[in-house]
Amino acid sequence: MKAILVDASISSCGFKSYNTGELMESSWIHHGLCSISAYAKQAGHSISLIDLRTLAGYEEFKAEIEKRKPAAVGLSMMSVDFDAVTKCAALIKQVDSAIKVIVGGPHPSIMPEEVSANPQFDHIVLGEGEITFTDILNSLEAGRQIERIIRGTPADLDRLPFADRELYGGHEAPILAELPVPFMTVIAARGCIYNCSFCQPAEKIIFGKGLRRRSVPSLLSELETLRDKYGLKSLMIHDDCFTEDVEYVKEFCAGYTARGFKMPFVCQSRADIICRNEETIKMMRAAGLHMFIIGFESGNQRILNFLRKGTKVEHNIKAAEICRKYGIKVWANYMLGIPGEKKRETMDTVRMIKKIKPDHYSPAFFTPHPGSDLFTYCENNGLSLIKSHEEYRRSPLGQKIKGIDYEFLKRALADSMDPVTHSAFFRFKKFAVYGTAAALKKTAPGRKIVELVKKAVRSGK
Ligand code: B12
Repeated sequence: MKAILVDASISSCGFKSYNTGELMESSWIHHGLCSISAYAKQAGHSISLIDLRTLAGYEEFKAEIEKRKPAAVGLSMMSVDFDAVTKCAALIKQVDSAIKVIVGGPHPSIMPEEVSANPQFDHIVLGEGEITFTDILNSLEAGRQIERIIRGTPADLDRLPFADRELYGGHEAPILAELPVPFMTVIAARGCIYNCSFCQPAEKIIFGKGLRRRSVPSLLSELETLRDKYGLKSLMIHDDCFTEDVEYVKEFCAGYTARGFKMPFVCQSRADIICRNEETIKMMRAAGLHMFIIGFESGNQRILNFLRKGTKVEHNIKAAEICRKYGIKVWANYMLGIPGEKKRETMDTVRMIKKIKPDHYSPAFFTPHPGSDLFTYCENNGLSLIKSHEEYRRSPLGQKIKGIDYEFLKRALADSMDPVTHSAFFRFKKFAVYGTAAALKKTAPGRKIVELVKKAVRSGK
């Protein structure tokens, strides 16, 4: 059957943003869609992609549907994508109401009532989609009846075909300008064992309790394929926490080296894990670890406890020291303006970040994400200031919840960074991903930005 998958992730970068180099995310692949595509193609279906980031606008989307005449369209939806996906569904039905519209992803899994209220969504898949999307296509082809809301069947990750990167043409922009290209992102697991209140239970709802990992040989075989096919030179492992099981990490490092890989890689970890496993961290560095993305979140213990992060402020400081000791770069995720956070508690975070001196800053004003316990807390207490789904994004901009002095937060944010980095961050928001002024200076456009910003800072503008 002829089906189209839709990547609707334009909420941050907009139309015509694909691979413009302005925002790294604007060229990253959607692993959920790539996995669904690989599985459906293996079953004989004809799958293509419409990536809204490559289009000029919705008219072009409609024209593509008219041109390609699919029997079914599968759209992926995080909470931020709700409006874009709704608009696409309406356009598909305008072209031909017989085309089946199938939605899946985090938001339908978390908020099935809201999603199913729209009659233009013919089928709503909750949870994992590879097996179930293919089943739907098979049933449509055979003329069998299908339920409207379907719980997805989780797959054995090692038996799934590798992500179908051809869907996107195989290109992804590196998370850091200094990483060699081709750079690619991979996924090694689904779910998360931690229970942070700003995230969970979303992932338990999507993937079930606990964590399901691919075997190390499966992951390494995919890397070999990427090396052979695309000449892979650096990578990022996208998992929420790649280092959760140190035995797995050790096996990965040993296998990575044994298969001749030396290329730099980036992954996410936690401060407590880094502190408890210095020897493993050293081993990761030797294998090629270039940078850890760490959710430090807060420099105040009461807030860390409220977030159910399960870490201590001391872990945050020590983890950064360990990274520095081994030459591992630090990308710091941190949040300001958490519900109930006092100004002095915000300043604890500022002081912590100044002490950590990350290589890359990734601050956010706390945002209540649907599917998290803190979202429910904000709803129950009438705290949310969010007016549209597109605002469910993590950013250090705008007003997210009541009871927070955002002018103070802006000053605190500025205080957490050096002035040139901060200025660059806000003047060139899209380049913010490249982090500090020092990092910016490694690329030609970055050097220009730093010069401009320095001039502006000097003239007090
Ligand atoms: C990597 C990642 C990213 C990457 C890549 C995103 C992408 N396009 O996949 C980047 C950095 C770009 C990103 C950005 C954001 N992310 Co993000 N991200 C993740 C992360 C860590 C892994 C995603 C992944 O690849 N999982 C593995 C694949 C296989 O799963 P999947 O994509 O969910 O797809 C499966 C099912 O959901 C389902 N499915 C998905 N789509 C469809 C479509 C159909 C038709 C069907 C049938 C099924 C189906 O089947 C798939 C295969 O089984 C998840 C957490 C997690 N562990 O999943 C958060 C997560 C998805 N992100 C989240 C958020 C909040 C964001 C941001 C809003 C953060 C921000 N900056 O503000 C942005 C929004 C981006 C946008 N859409 O505009 C939330 C979403 C919560 C929500 N309520 O929507 C998650 C769940 C993390 C969390 N718990 O808070 N993210």
